Amino acid sequence: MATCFEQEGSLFNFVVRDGNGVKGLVDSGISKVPDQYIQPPNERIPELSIDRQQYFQHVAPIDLSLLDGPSHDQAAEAIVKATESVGFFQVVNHGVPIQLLESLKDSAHRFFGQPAEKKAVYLKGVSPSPLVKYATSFAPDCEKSLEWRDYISMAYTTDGDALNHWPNHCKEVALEYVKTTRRMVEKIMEVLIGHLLGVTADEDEYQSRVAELVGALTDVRGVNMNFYPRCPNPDLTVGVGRHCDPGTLTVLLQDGIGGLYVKLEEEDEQDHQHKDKATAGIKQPQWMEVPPIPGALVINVGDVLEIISNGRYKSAEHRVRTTSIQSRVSILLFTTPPHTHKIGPLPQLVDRDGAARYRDLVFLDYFSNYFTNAHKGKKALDYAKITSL
Ligand SMILES: O=C(O)CCC(=O)C(=O)O
Repeated sequence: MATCFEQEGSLFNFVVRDGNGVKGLVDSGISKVPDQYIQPPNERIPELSIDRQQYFQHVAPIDLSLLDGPSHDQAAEAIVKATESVGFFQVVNHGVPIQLLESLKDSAHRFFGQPAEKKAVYLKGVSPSPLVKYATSFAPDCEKSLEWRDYISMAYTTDGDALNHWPNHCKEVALEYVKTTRRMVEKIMEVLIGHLLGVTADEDEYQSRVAELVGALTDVRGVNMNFYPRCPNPDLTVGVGRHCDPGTLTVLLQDGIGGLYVKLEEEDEQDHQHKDKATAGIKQPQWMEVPPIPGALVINVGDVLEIISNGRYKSAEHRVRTTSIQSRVSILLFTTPPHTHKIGPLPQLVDRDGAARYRDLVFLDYFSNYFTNAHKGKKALDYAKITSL
């Protein structure tokens, strides 16, 4: 029999405070989504049939192994172009074992398939480690409508800490994900930072300046596992609302269910100076589904890269639609600078552009501000934007 949530606050307590999550709600036998999950019409996500042709026309998957051979420059150009236009692209032949990707998805299902009391031990305030947090929705205390998603965050400090503190169901595979994505993230970042500084791999500066910046910008890493239970009303809900990631680069593994949407930016005068063909002709903001490609990883540009590139690189606004068919999992590797790191547009770019579009700030200030609000598209970047331009 379905659990009764008539009393004021009882659903919120059940889902958020007691750690039953959306999974517990679905398991309780609901046949339609409770009002707390119904999004205002402008936030709902119409189902788009995946238009692979449209997708590949904008961002064809990039074969990362080409960076190591004679086609390096073409692969690098494709990375830069995708980062400047959409801020989202998929990579194949990335060096992360496919078997590991399968194990990650399995372990996410195993973790979230446990009874609520096993997951609730990681709720904020009771978790035995500050490195691990289990939660639901993004900011339940300040959201008008809740997101249809449960997740677990695992911050990485050392291998030993991960093995000691991360949940048993996922610690080994999640740690392997942190390790095996390292070189891939570095390679992509070396291309992006090298392009910003105008240096190529054969110059001495590449080794020093680029490597130093790449190291600093991706120094802090963590893994999030998302679980989106099947939803009786995908037309009324969101899995994750419109947002950009606050950090540097995110590596996203999605399963075959689909539902990840990225926003293609409108053209504007200023953008036009920095980019070319990929979004030319797009006048209205449009959402495009990022099709699941077996074995591929999605690379998602975060706010830090937009800021340090003085707006050349696009932090991608994205969101997730729910599905009534089957539960979906995604596993994200986040990279950010250390909290104390100062971020701001690179001086060379400010000189070239004639003005800084973002102010210098300490990353922790940006990060803390990001987490004080509900998801709201690209609005978080306003905190860093210089508006008097
Ligand atoms: O599940 C996905 O595909 C994306 C998730 C996401 O954007 C997030 O967790 O921030």
